Amino acid sequence: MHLFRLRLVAALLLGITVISVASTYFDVLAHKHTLRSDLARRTQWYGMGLQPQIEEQFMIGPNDGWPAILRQFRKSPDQPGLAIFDKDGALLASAGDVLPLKRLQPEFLKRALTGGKEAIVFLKIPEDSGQDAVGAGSARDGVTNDGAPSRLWYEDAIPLHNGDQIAGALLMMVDADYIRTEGIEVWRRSFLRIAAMVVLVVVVTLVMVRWFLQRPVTRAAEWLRRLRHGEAGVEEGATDFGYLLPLAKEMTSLAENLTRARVAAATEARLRDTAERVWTADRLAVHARERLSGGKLFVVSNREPYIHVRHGKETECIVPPSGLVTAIEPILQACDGIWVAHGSGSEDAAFVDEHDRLRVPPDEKRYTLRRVWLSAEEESGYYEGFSNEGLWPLCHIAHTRPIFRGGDWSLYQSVNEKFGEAVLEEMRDTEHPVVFVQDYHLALLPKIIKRARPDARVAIFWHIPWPNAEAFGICPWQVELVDGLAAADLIGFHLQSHCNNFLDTVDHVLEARTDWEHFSIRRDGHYSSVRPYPISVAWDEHEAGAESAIEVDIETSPLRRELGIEGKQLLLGVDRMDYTKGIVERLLAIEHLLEHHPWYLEQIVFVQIASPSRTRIPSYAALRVQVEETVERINRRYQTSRWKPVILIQRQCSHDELTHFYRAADLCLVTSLHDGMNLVAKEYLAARKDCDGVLVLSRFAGAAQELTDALVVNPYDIEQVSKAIRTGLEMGRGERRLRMERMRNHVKEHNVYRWASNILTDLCAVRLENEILAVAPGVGLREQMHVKVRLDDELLAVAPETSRRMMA
Ligand code: ADQ
Repeated sequence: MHLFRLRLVAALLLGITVISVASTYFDVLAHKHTLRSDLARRTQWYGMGLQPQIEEQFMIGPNDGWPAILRQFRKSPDQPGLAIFDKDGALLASAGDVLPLKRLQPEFLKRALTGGKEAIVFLKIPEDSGQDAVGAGSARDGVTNDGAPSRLWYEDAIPLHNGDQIAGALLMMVDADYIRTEGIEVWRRSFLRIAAMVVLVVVVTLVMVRWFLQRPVTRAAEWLRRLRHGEAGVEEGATDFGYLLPLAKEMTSLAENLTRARVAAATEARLRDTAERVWTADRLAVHARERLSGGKLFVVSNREPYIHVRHGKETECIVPPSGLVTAIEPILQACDGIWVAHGSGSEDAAFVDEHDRLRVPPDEKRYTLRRVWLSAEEESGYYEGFSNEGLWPLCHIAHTRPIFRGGDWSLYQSVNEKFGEAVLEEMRDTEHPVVFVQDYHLALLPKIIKRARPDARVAIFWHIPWPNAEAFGICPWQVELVDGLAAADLIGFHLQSHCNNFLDTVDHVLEARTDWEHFSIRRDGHYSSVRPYPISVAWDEHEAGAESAIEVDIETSPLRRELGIEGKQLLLGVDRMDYTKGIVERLLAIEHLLEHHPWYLEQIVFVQIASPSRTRIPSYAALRVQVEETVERINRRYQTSRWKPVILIQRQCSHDELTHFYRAADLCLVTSLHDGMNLVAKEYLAARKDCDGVLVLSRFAGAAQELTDALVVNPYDIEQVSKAIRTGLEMGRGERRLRMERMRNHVKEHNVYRWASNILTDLCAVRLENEILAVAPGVGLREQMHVKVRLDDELLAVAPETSRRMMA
C-alpha cells in the first residue's frame, strides 16, 4: 500500500505539472500576443496622427529644424521615440529613446522607403548598445545568443510622401520589454497556482484512497485472513466491503466454497482417523449415489417430512420429530428422489403444484415431496382404526387388546391402493426404480407396486416389533398382510427375533418356501430377504464430540433454574404418550423409591416429557388420564412447600430443548413395555458429550440388545426398576463414564446413516426375477422357473455365502 501511494503521488505530480505547464505556456503566448497587438495598434494610431503633419514639413522644403519639430511632436517621455529619415535613409533627426537606432537594420528601413509600405518589427537589443541588433525570436527572452542581457523593442517605420514621391520615413521606437516582464509574471503566478493545486489534489486523493480503498481492502484482507484460520464466518464478510460489493459477492462465494472444503476435509480426516467406521450424512450421500448409479429412490411413508400448518396468522413449515427424515434425506438429496406421504398439515394443499408436488427442504429444494390426500373418514379408518387400534397393539405385547373392524380394514386397503397409485405415477418414467416403504401403515404397498412394476426393487421396513405367529394370528386379515409384505424384495426389522417371528408367520400363513438358513422367502418365483437393521440416531461428530463437563453444566443450568430444581438430581423420561412406553410403571417405580428410600425426598426430581399422541383413540385418552392422576397422586403424597417429586410436561419439544434435557439429566428412564427399538435411549447417549449420566433401559425395548451397558430392567417389575434407579443415582463417576463411553461408541458406529446405507446397499444388490431369467433366454416361463430354482439350489449347495449375498 505504501509503494502504491508513492506511485500514485508521483503520477499525480507529473500529470498535473505537465498539464498545468502546457496550459500556462499557451496562456503566456496568448497574453504576449495580445500585448504585442495592443502595442502595435497604439503605435500605429500615434504614427497615423503624426504622418500628415510631418509630410506637410517635407512639402515646405529642406528643413534644418527637424529636431525641434520632433521634440514638439513628442511631448511626453511615455510616447514612442521618433526618428525622421530622408529618402536615402539618412537620419535627419530623432527624439526620445534612440538606442535601437544604432542597431537599425538597413533592409527594415528600406521596406518603408522603397516599398512604400509600413514596416514593423520586435527586436531584442543587447543592453550594451555597442552590440549588433538581433532579430525577433532569435534568442531566449531577455538574453541574446551570446548570453548578454537584452531588451525588447518595438519599431514601426511609416513612409512619408511629398506628393506622389516618397520623401522619407518616420520611425517610431517603443521599449516593449514590459511584455516580456509580464510573461515572466504570468509564469510565476502559474507556478504558485500549480504548486497549490498539486498539493491539494494529492492530499484529497490520499484521503480518498484511505477511506474508499485502503479501509475496505484492509478489512477484506483481515476477514480473509481470519477465514483462512477458521476464525471468521462467511456471512461476516459481505457487510464490510462497502462499495466493493460485486467483489464481495465473488469473495463470499469463494469463502463459502473454502469453508465447505475445509469442513469436508475435516470430516474426511476424521473419517480416516476413525478407520472409516463412522457414517455421516455426506458419506451416505456419496454411497447412495454410487449404489443407485444414476437411478432414483422413492420413499413412501404415512408421515411426511415437512408439514405446513397454521400458527396464528402465519403458516409454518415444520419438520416432525423423526429420525427417519435425518436418515433418508441425504439419500433423496443425493439422487433427487421422491418422497410420497400423506399431506396431513392444515395448509399443505396451498403449497403443492397441480400434481400435488413440492420441492423440499423449503430453503434448498433438493428433492420432491408428493402429497397424498386422505378424507377424514379414510384417516380415521386406515390410520387411527386399523393401523393404531389394530396393528399397533397386535404387534406390541403391552396387553392392550387390538380392535379389528371390517370397515377399517376396507379403508386400510383402499388407502394403500391410493398410495400405490401415487407412487406408480411418480415412477412412470423411471427405469428400475428403487422403492423404500415405511412401516405398518403400508403393509400392502409392496404387492401393489410389484404387481404393476416387477422391475422395481422394493424394500419395506417394519418399525415396530413383529409378534410370534400365534399372536399375529389374531388378525383376521393376516394372510393379506403377510402376502402384501412378502411381495417386497427386502423386508427389514429392528431385531433378528422379529425376523424369526415374521418367517415363522409366513410359514404358518402362506404357501411359500422359507429358507431359515439364509432368511429368505421364495414364492411364485419371487425371492424376499428378511433382515435385521437396528435403527439408530444421527451422529454429528461436531455436535456430539467430546466436551468438558463444565461446559455442559453451564449450558444446562438455566434449564434447572427454570424448572426450580437446582441442586437436585434430575431423572428424565421422554416419550410419546403411548401405553407401550411404560410411563405409568415408571411413575410407580419412582413412588416405590421415595417410599422405601425416603432420603431421596427433596433430593430428586423426575421430569416426564410426554408429547400428546393419537389423542382421538380412546385407549390413548385413557392413558393420559391415568398418567395425570398418577403424577398428581405421587406429588400429593410427597411434595413439600419447596419441592415436587414429579414434573409432567405434556407437549412436543424442539430438538434443542430435548438435547438440553438430555444433557441435564443424571438418569434417563426408558421403560417401554415393548418397543421395536426406542430412539430416546440412543438420543440420550448421543447428547451426553460429557460422558456422564446413566441409562435405565427396558429389556423389552429393541435397544437393549445393543446397549448392554445400560441398567437393563423388566419394566413390569416395579421394585427392580426402583432398585436400578437407586443403583444409577449412587453409581460412581468412573463407572458412569465407562458405561457411557462404551454405549456412545456403539451408537456412534451404528448410527442412522449406517442403518440407511445398509438397507440401500442390500436393496440395490437384489436380483430381480427378470435378471435371473436372463440366465436362460429362449425357454418358456415354466422352464425358466425350473432353471432358476435349479441354479439357486446349485449355488446354495456350492457356496452358501456367495449365493446368499447374490439372492440378497
Ligand atoms: P416411536 O414409538 O414413535 O417409533 P421412539 O423410538 O420412542 O418411537 O422415538 C420417538 C421419537 O419421538 C424420538 O425421536 C423422540 O425424541 C421423539 N419424541 C418423543 N417425545 C417427544 C416430545 N415430547 N417432543 C419432541 N420429540 C419427542 C417407532 C417404534 C420405535 C422405533 C421407532 C423408529 O415404536 O420402537 O424406535 O419407530 O424405528
